[in-house]
Amino acid sequence: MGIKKAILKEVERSLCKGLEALSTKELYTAVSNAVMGKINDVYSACLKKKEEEKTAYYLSAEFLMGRSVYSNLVNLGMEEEVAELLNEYGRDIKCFEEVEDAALGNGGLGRLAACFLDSAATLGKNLDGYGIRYRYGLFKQSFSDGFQKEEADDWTRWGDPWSRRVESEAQVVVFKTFAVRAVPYDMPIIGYGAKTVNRLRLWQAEPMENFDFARFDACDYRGAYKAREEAEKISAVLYPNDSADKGRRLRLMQEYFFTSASVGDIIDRMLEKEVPLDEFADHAVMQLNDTHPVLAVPELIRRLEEHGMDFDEAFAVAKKAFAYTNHTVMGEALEKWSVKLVKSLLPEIYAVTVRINDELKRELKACGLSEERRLIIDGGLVHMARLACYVAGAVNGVAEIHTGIIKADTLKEWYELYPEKFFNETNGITQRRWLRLANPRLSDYITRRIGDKWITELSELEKLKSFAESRQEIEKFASVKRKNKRELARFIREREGVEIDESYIFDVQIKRLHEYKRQLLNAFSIVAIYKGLKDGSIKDFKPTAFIFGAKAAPAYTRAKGIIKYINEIAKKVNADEETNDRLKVVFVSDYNVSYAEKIVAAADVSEQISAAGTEASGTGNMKLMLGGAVTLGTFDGANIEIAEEAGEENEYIFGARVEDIERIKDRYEPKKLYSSDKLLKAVVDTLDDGTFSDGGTGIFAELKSALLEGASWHKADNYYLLYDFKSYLETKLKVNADYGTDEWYRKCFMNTASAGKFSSDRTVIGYCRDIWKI
Ligand code: 26Q
Repeated sequence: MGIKKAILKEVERSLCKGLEALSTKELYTAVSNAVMGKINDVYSACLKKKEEEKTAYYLSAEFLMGRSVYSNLVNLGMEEEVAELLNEYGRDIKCFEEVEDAALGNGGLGRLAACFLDSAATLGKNLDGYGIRYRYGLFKQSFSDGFQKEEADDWTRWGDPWSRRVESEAQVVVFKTFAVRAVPYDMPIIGYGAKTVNRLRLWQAEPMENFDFARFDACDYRGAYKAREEAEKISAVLYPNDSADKGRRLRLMQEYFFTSASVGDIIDRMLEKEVPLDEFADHAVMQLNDTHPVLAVPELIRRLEEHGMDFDEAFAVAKKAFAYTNHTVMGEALEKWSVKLVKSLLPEIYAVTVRINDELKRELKACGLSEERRLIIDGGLVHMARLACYVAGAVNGVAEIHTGIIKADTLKEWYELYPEKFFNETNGITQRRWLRLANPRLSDYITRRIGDKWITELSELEKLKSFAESRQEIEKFASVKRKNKRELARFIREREGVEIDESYIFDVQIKRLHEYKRQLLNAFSIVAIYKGLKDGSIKDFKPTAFIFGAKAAPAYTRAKGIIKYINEIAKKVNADEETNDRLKVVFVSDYNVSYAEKIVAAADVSEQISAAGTEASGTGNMKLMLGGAVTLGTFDGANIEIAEEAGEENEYIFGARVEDIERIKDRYEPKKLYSSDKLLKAVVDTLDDGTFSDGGTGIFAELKSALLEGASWHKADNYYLLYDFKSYLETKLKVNADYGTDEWYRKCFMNTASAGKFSSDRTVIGYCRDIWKI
C-alpha cells in the first residue's frame, strides 16, 4: 500500500471526518501514524540484526531532534506524495510548521547527537541512542521590553506520534532511599532511503506503583500523589545551562537515572540472548557524550558484580566498553560532584568509584607518575572527566584544534599517560536536514548539475567546482539565495515585526548566548557602524541586516544583559530614519532548530567570532557554509578546517590566534586599548552613557566593568573583545565592500562546493573505524 492510501486509511480508521475537514493536529496524527506503519518491518528487522551484531550506544543527556515530520518524509522519499495528497484535499503540508520542535537539548552537543543518529541510520550502522524523555525541553523564549522571558516548553502539546511507549521493558533505578521506574519511549530513526531504522530510547521517570493505595484509602490524597511527583521530578525538565554548573542534586539524579536504565537495558538484552557477560564488549560499546553519562561506568561495574563477576573482571570489561567525547576546552567547565552528595544519593556507585580510584593510584605508582590532577576522588570532589579518561578505551576531541588543546592542556595528564587513547573526530552535520530539507531550492540547483548522490555522499559537492568559472551559473546560484532571503524576510516581518528585504546583506550570528562566543563584540561593531553612518565617516555602506538568534541560560545574568543590549540597539537603529535604509538589527525570538533551518538557507555572512581557543568546534559554522554563506570568523574550532577546505581567500578571517593570545595574555591591559582608541571608547561607553537603557538593572554597567576591571573570578576582558575589535570592524567593512559582486558570489559558491568534509556521515564513519570498531 502506498503512503497516500495509508494516510486515507488512517483517517478513515480513527476519525469520522474527511481529510479536508481535519484539524491540523488530527492531520498531523494521521500522517505520522501512517508513516510509523510503513517502517515497522524494517524497524523490527534492524532490531533483530542488532541482536546479532556489535552495536554502539550513544549515551547523551541531550538529543536536539527538532521537528520529525518533514525529515522522516524526506528520508522515506514520501515528501512529494504526501504534499500532493494534502493538496488534493485543499490542505498544505506547510501547516505542520506549527508543530512544536522536540527541543530536548541546549545546543551543539545535543544537535550533534541528532545528526549522528541520522547519519548512522543512513549508513546502515548499528547506532542506538539513549537519553531522557524530558517532560519540558529547552524553555520557550520571548522578549518583554527587550529582556528575555522564559516559559516552559510543552513539546508534547501536539502529541508524540513518533514515539512508542514500551511498558514491558521498563527498568528500575535505585537511589539510596528510594527507587523509580524508568519507562522507555522509543523513537525510530529512519535512515535516508529507509533501508535502516535505528532506535532512540528515551527514559521517562515514573513512580514504582501508580498509587499508594493505603494512603489513598486513608484519605491522605497529598501523600498518595507525592510519590508520583517525586519520581516525575527526575525527568521533568532539561537543565538549560550549556556549561557545567553547581552540584545540583536533581541533575545528578537525572544523570544516574538514564545511565542506570540504559546499562540495565543493554545487560538485560544480553542475558536474554545468553551472551556471557565477560563478552559484553564484543557486543556493545557506549559512547559518552561529554561527562554527563559517565556514571554509566561505575554502574556497569556494579551491575556486572551483581551478576557474579569480581571487580577485576568487571573493570576489565568496562575498559573495553566505553569511549568518551570531550566538548569543551575550558577545564573549569568540567563536571565535578561533591563526595558528600554522591555518597548520600548513590552509596554503591560511590563505593565502586573508590575502587576504580584505588586501581588508578596503583597504576600511577607503578609508572612512577604523579597523582596530581589525575585522582578521580580529589579534594572532596568526584572528577567525572578523570573517571572517563581513566576507564574509556578512547577519548576524542571534536575538531583538530580542540583535540590539540585537550592533549596539550585540558586533559594533558591523561594524554601523557595514554597517548594511544586520543583521537580527533571533527564534528559534522547531516546534509539531509541542513541542505535537502532546509534548503530545497539549493538542493534542486545542485541536483540539476551533479545529480543527487550528494545526499548520501557529500564530497560529491566538489563536482560543482567545474561550474565556478561560469558567470551564468554563479548568477543562478545567487538567485537561489535571493529567494531564500525573501522568504526569511517575510517570516521575520510576521514573527518579529521587523522590516527587511532580500536586498540587504543577511549577516547572522545564531548560537547559544555566551560571553566566549562574543555576541557583545558583534554588537559593538554594529554600534560603531551606526556611529559611522551618522557622522559620515562610513560611506557607501551596503544595506545590512544583522540577525541574532540565541537563548541565554535563565541564571546567566551577563548573557541576558547582552540580549537586552542588542535589543536596545535594534530599537534605536531600526527607528532611525537617517540610517534605517541601510542598517537593521533583529534579535529573533525563540531561536530553535526549525528557525535555524530557515536562517541557514538565507544567510550571506556567518558570524563565528569566538575568542581563539574557546569554541571546541562549532557546527552552526558548517550549516551556514553548506548553505553558501561566507565565514566572518576567528581562527577557532572548526572554522580553521572550514577555511582549509574552502580556501582562506573565500572566508573573512580576523583577530588574534591562539598563539597571539598565549603571547599577550599575561600583560593584556584592555583599559589601555579603551583609553587610546577613541572609537572603541565611544562604543564601550554606550553601555553606561545613557545611549541605551538597561531598565535600571545596572546590568550594562556590570558588562562594562567586566571588560575594563574584571571580576573576582576573572581578569578584565577575558575573551579579548577589545583586543579584536579593530580587526573585526575592518574585516566587517571589507565584507560590506566586497558584497554583491561576481567575485563575492563565487566565494559563496566555493563554500557550498567545499563543504563535503563536514557531513556527519564522515564523522560517524570515523567513530566506527577508530573507536567503535563496527
Ligand atoms: C552540565 C552540567 C549541568 C547542567 C548542564 C550541563 C551542560 C549541558 C550542556 C554542559 C554542557 C552542555 C553543552 C555543551 C555544548 O553544546 N558544547 C558544544 O558542543 C558542540 C558539539 O561538539 C561543539 O561544536 C561546540 O563547540 C561546543 O560548545
